[in-house]
Formats: sequence, structure tokens, C-alpha cells
Amino acid sequence: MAITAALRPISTVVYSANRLTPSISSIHKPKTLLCSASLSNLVGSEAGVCLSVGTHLIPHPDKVEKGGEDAFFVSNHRGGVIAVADGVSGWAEKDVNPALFSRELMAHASSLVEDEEVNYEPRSLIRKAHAATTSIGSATTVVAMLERNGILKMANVGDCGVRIIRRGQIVFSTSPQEHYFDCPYQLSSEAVGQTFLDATVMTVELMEEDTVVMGSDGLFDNVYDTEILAVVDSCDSVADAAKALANLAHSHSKDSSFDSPYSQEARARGFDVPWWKKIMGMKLTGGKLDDITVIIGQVESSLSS
Ligand SMILES: [Mn+2]
Repeated sequence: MAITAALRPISTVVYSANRLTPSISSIHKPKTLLCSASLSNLVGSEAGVCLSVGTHLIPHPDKVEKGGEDAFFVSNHRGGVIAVADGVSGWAEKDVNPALFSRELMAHASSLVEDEEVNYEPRSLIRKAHAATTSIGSATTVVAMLERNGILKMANVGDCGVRIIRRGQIVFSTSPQEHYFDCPYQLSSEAVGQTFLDATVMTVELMEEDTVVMGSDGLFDNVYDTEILAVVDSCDSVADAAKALANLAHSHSKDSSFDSPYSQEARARGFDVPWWKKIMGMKLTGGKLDDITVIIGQVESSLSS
């Protein structure tokens, strides 16, 4: 399977696609699910489309006891809202638990999805959620909000990411924002950090049966897009796909001989084994140990629920 397009999120991009036929269905009260390790549920329930969502989070092997530093949420408001935040681990050196900021950011964001001022705009959601935080720390984040007419609105700060799969091909891809290698843009408790103004804002018109793959860098640093396509294609449910992708990322992350996207990028940036090892044909390889969060959303007619 080939990657047909990887749009760079420099400006707002609208994919044109067939209009989705609105349909009528019963109205359920929005329910928000926060930081569950593994869940699968249908979110969004009024006329039009909604996301059927599966999630899976595997903490960094050294951070299992504390649950890792990634956080995420899923909401069924309108067509569905999904978001991931990744706490920047450098804060541990300052005796700050890096999980606090990312979790608080996601908790505020999940409680603000229906806020009038937010107006169902991902960048506004990031602005208000960030402003509400009181924890010390910083986090990367990506937010995607689906309208029932199929318009998916996204905002991204840092190196979490999104892939959109249509008929077995990746038709949309976010790009990481970073200051330098391994130092992503991040929302912070400190004034030196980035803000909602630095977020890349993207819009894609989705079609029924499109698949949205959202993850922290722990996914995309360890799993190639071709593997994402193959795994999603081989799974029968969004829950299975999320779990299978997280497991693949986890196994690659622990494999020192795997030539991961992360090690390829490191070599491209000039990091490698010493010259005498290169002479012997060796190179820098290995996955990247990290927290791994995967959210899979499949676009469905809300009648099909
Ligand atoms: Mn990470």
C-alpha cells in the first residue's frame, strides 16, 4: 500500500470529498471518557457522521507504576472529539512529575468541549485548557473535533500526530513541530513555551469509513506509516487496531536492532555510531522507549449505531 499524499500542515487544508448524507438518529447526552487505558465506544450520536473510537495506552517500561506521562480524552460531543497530550519528560530532572501537566491539560480540555467561547474550535480548546492549567510542566498536544457534516478540525502543538486513512491509503498526515531534534514545540507552565498561537490548524473533510489514527510520538517514532496501514487493514475493530498498533510500537521501541523512524531521523540529523563502527557496517538503530498512546477513530453514519 502506498502513501499517496502527506500534506504539510502549513495552512488550513480542506479535502474535498462527497458530501455525507445527513441521517437522523436518537439524541444521547454527551459523555466524556478520560484517560482510560483501553476502550472502544461509539461517540457522537446525532444526525450525520460520528467517530467510532478505540484507544490504547502503553506506558514507558520505567513509568508503568505511575501510568506514564501521556494523557488523552475521547468525547462524543457532536461528531466526536479526540485528543492526546504528552508530558515533556525533562521536568523529572526538576523534581516535577511530568504527567501532571499533560493530565491536567486533557482534563480541562475534556470539560471544555461544549464551552461557548471554545465554539467547537480545536485551537480555542487548546487556548482555554492551557489557560486553566495550574500544574508546573509542559506538554505537546493534538486535538481533533469532528462536525456531523464530516469536517474534521485539528490543532497540533509539537510532535503528537494524526494520519487519515481512506481506502487503504494515507491521504493526510501531520508534521511534527520542533525547535531541534527531540525538542518539540510544547505548551508550558512557563512563559518560554508555546501557546495556542503556535498551533498548526488543519481541516479535512472526511468520508464514511475513513480512519483517523492519532497518537503520541511514541507511536510515530516507532511505527512506519506503511505498518500503520497494514495493521489497521488487518483489524476488525477500532479497539483491536488501537491495541495492535500500540503493541507493535511497544515491541519496536524495545528492539535495539529495529531501524525505527526515530533512528532514521536521528541519523538524518547527524547522530550515529562512531566512525570505527561505521567502517564495520554498523549504524545507529533501535526504537525509542516512550509512552505510547494510540486513538483510532472510524467515521460512521450515526444511524449505523
Ligand atoms: Mn512521547
